[in-house]
Amino acid sequence: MPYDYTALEPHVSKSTLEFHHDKHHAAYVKKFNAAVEGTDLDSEPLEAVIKAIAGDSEKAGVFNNAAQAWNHTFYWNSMKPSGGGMPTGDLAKKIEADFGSFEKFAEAFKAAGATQFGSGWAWLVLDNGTLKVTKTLNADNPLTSGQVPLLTMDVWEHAYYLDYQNKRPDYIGAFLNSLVNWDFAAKNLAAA
Ligand code: MN3
Repeated sequence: MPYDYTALEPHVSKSTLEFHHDKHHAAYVKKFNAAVEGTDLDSEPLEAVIKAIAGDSEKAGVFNNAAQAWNHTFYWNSMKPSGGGMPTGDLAKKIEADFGSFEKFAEAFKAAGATQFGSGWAWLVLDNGTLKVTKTLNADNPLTSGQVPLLTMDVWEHAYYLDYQNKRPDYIGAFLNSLVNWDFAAKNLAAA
């Protein structure tokens, strides 16, 4: 993680980050490394592995751990201490152009997170030059459909249950108001 375990308090607790990073994320990384050790996939970049094995039913287990390893690193970077608020510069202009307003983007992002049934992720992506909000189930991510991820929010229960219990919308509100790292999203847009 690019910050300390207490850095996102009070919105995401030290306890949540300890379990989420040291148990959940670490387990995905460990299982992925064990699965590819000694195979052709071992020397490939993680993003290339994810794209190469997506949809291969014989490699579903490897895919899940690869994608979850990548998704979590992307998620840690999608937040920062004293984050939240409004984007600026080119990203702000593009959000206004493609969603109509920042408020409409926020509505769509909140809805994607709140309506992802079960475990998954909400995303801001660039899809053929247009910004879109999407959601994915379990380990799936936008890399496999040719979209460029700019930002993600984990909505698996382990991301918020210790702090918010069943109140997923409260976690989503805190993510947008106090945690989201717009600099990271702007950097991803500029590199796309
Ligand atoms: Mn998670």
